[in-house]
Amino acid sequence: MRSQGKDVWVLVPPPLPPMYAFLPGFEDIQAEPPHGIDPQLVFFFDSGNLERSGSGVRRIASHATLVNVDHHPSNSRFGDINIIDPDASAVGQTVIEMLDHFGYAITRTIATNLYVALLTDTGGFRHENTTPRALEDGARLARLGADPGHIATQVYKMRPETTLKLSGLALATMRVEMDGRLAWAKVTRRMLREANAVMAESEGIIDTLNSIAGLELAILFKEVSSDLTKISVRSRGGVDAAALCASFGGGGHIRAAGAEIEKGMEEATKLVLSAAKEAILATSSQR
Ligand SMILES: [Mn+2]
Repeated sequence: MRSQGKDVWVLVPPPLPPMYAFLPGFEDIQAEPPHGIDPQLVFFFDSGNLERSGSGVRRIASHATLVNVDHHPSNSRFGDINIIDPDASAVGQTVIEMLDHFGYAITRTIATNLYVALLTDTGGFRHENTTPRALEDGARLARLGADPGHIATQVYKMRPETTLKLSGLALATMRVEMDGRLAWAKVTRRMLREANAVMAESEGIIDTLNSIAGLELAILFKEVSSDLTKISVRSRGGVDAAALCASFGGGGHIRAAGAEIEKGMEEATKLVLSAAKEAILATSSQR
């Protein structure tokens, strides 16, 4: 999967989380395709829609053959070839199947990268999508040279102080409502300045919120600008997080989803909380 010569480019929209810098091939990753190149074949991985892939690919995607490899049930099937497996815990598993099918050996380098895909998309083998198949694939990748202890340390125990500082500031805004069924918190630009952090460092905060006993729905509001707010949603109850986010133009999985709302923090918070409360109440009336 590495860029070999000038024929293959590996593109990931920024920001690239720095904890992944240990991945073999990380140095080959580019944000945008170099100018003047004209790829005929573009693979998309783990991208529910074309917009998620960053602006760089859109101009080449207009005439290249697109292969869309994903596991989001909400995938918009934008590819010329769509390989969508909603039962895969991580797209890395679909990649394993493709490598097996086409007869490519899984090297230690490939195993390490695919293991990280599996580890992170199952929340460290803790989410509901930690299926026997996910554990079997993890075991196979470990046998092929992925080092689970080393990888877990690199992914989960290399956080900068600024990340924890930001987490502390955000968690201090936490509100728990509806008898403990709903919890939410905010990350503002002011907190980023105070913690000397960037927004990408807020990634783990939603999972801390989602660790409260008895919780059904966790929401994190992220103030990107004065008129753009991102939300991350986690559900452990009857609410479909993907459906909730879809009503704000986003998407994802039933248990984990997100959306970008073109409104300021205050207005976005009001709208989303009111929809979230309604969704929670709707699940209780179905019981
Ligand atoms: Mn994924």
